[in-house]
Amino acid sequence: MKHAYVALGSNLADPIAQVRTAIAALGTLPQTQVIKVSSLYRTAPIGYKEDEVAQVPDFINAVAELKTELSPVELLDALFVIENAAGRERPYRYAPRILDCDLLLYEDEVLNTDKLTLPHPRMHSRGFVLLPLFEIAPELSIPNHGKISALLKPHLNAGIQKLKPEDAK
Ligand code: PH2
Ligand code: MG
Ligand code: MG
Repeated sequence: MKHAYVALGSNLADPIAQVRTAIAALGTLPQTQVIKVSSLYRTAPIGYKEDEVAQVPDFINAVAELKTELSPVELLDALFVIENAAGRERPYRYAPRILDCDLLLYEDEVLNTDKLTLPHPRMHSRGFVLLPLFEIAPELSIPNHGKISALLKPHLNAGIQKLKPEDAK
């Protein structure tokens, strides 16, 4: 079995329910087990222009650790199926999304193809990925970027709120 980490995000149509449904869907993938799931986090939108950001709803983000016999591309395709089942549409890059499932890491594979880049090319600079990932894998190193504990530091107190279980229903 191979280890993989998947990031989940939603900022449309009941994001908490979307992320919960996605975690359940990961558990139904063939030859795959969900090992750990982070808390849910409410996160300010990142990567938008200053005049847009006020209109973008906050996200709910989480990270799951999987054990799988699927290859990286098989897993990526399975994540697309889960996104599409949630009703994901892709009108433009970074459009508000019902569900985004990103393959972050697959073992310590480094891959650069048109279809898939591993590690995920922006994960090392995104607090909404690093904080939930650190919660479930504090000892992790990201290939080419080093220890998550060091990468995390600029993102503490940066618009990211860990939800208490009772607020994450
Ligand atoms: N996803 C993006 C762009 N910006 N910001 C937050 N807070 N959370 C996300 O999941 C997110 C984002 C593109 O996938
Ligand atoms: Mg994404
Ligand atoms: Mg994506």
